[in-house]
Parts: sequence; C-alpha cells; structure tokens
Amino acid sequence: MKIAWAEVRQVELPLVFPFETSFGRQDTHSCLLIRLGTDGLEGWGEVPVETAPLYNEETTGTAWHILERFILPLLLGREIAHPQDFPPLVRHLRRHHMAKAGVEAALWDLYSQQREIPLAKALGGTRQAIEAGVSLGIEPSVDALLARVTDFLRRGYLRIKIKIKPGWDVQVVREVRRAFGAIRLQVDANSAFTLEQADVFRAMDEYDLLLIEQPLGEDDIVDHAALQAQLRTPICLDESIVSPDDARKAIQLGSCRVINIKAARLSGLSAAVATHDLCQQRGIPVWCGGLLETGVGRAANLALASLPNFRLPGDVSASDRYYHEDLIDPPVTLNRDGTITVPASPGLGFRVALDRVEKHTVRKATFKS
Ligand code: OSB
Ligand code: MG
Repeated sequence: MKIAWAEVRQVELPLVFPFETSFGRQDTHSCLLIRLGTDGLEGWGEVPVETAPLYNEETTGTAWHILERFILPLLLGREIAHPQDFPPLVRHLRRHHMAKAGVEAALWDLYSQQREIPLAKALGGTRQAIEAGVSLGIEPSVDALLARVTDFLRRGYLRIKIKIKPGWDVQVVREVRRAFGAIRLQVDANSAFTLEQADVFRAMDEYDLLLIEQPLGEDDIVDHAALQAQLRTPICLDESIVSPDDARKAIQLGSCRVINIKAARLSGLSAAVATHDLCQQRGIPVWCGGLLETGVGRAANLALASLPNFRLPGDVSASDRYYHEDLIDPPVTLNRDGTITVPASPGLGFRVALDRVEKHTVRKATFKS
C-alpha cells in the first residue's frame, strides 16, 4: 500500500468526569488523530498524548513536531507492504514512541482493511470478547470514591482499579475492601512512591489485590525488584516498560510479575505484540492498559487485548465511561456479562464519525509527498 497523504488533527474531548492521578487532574483528553490515505482506503490511528508531559515526556506539541518534520516525510509516497515494515523506518529517531505508535496504528487499520480481516485477527487475536475493567481516579473523599465504585460495579465492570498516591493509599484500599468484599481490585500509583515508603505496600499485601501498578520511579526496574522481593502481591510495571527488551530485563531482575501493555508507550502495535509474546513465553500475564483514548485508539486496544496472554481484565472500558459522544460508531459498550465484544468486521471494526471528529478538532493539517 502506497501512502498518498496524511492528515494530522489535534482533538480535544471533554471527559464525562474529571480524572485525577498522582500526577494531576484532567477534565479533557487532548490527542492527535492520524488519518492515512492510499488510493481508495483510509486508516486511522490515535496518538494518546495530552498537552502536558505528565504520564511520559511526550505532548501534543512534541508529537506534532516529530510527525511533521521527521516521521511523515519518511512515509509519504512510500510503498509499505506490512505495518511491521514501519518500525525499522523510524528506528533511528530516538523515542517519541506515541507519535510513532499513532502512525503504525493507522497502517494496521489500512492493512487489515486491505486484507478484509479484523484488526484483531491481523494482530494474532484469538478471543471474541474481552473482560472489561475500569480505572477510577483519586476522588475528593473516600465516600465519593465508594460511590464511583458502586456505580461501575452496577454497570457490570469485572475489575476495579483505583489510583493511589501518598496519603491516599492503604486506608483507601481498606475502605473499598470493607465496602465491596472480594471484588477484583488493583491499584496504580503512577510512580508516586519511593522505596523508602515500602511499608505502605507491605501493609497493602493483606488486601489480596490482583496487583500493584507502577509504585516507584517511571524509569526504574532496580528498586522495583527490591520492593517485589518484599511482597506477596505482584507488582505490575506500566511506565517503566517502553520496549520488549525492557520487559525482558524487568522479568529477569524480578522487578514485576505482571506487565501492563499499552501500544502507544511501547512505540506501536508491533512492539506491543512482541512484548505480549515475550511475556507469554516467560509465564508473565499481561493486560491492556489505556490512556483515556477516544474510540479510535480504544478500537485498536480492544483488538490487541484479544491476544491470548491478555489474561487479566484491562483498562478498556465502554465509551460512556469517558465521553458523552465518542468519535466512533457504534460506541464501545459492555455486554451483560461485563465483557466487550471484539469486532469481527475488517479493520478497526468501527466507523470514525467525521462530523464529531471535525467538531472537536482544534488544529488540522494535511501532508502530501
Ligand atoms: O497509568 O494507566 C495509567 C490514564 C492516563 C494516564 C495513565 C494511566 C491512565 C489510566 C486510565 O489508568 C486508563 C484508561 O481508562 O484509559
Ligand atoms: Mg498505569
């Protein structure tokens, strides 16, 4: 497939309710959408950055710059036989994983449309439905959090993840356990603690959490190994794993027993599949994380999560957990059993709603070779 043109948009979508993590509170998701055109087909991908470099170092501004100046010029006018031919093309460009991942996602969409197979099948997916979990932010009070958990359990979510930070940690877990009993529960610290605070996690060990996500530094695997050695509960790394090689080293060091896979963090779906495969070979379960993606990004996450070693419920939730109006039709919905059906139609398996994309676009440019 020859890439004739590329459109990049910055989109701003208001969240249904504000989302607070240890690194900040947000009420809007800002991202870039990539639209690639061949003769006859269009593919879509999302760069799930925000305007500030809080989760990782990338922003809407850096991603736009790298796409315009470095990535798209390498792609435009070029014949790409398979999306896996894209990572070698941009390997010499250091980092900027999310910018790369958005383009690769659009190539996977194009490729699977061309082959007339679902994206899930193109990636090696085997499940027809995935188990849905939800990630709940830090709330102004424990009562407010308990109300959120009640709401999402009632909606049918099979697993609850709560964000933690120093001072909003063990006692919150205790309250959620007391109120809801043996639900599937896990926590995510987004790097807010240091090894000196290991006692917090030793105290959490008695609450039967599925896992503790990224308690320590976003680039650390050494202190995590020291912490994991003190805990019964598995540590799951998110921020620290940005390549399959990082996963290999973290597993070898004993820094974690579970890995969260986000294609955007890992530089693309190809690296996400490679990380999945490596973890599978080493007996490490993975699950699909999220970055508040619009339907464009979430459709790709859903396809990815259908691979066999995604053995824990992910942060792939229904459209209405995030947005009043998502950018795809139909929206992502939960089945009665708390699963989400993996689409069986070609490509992403959802229609991108151009009118709503247009309505939320704040910046747009088209590039040609
Ligand atoms: O660490 O998993 C994270 C959202 C933004 C940035 C980082 C994270 C998250 C989430 C929400 O936990 C995942 C989602 O529902 O998309
Ligand atoms: Mg996380």
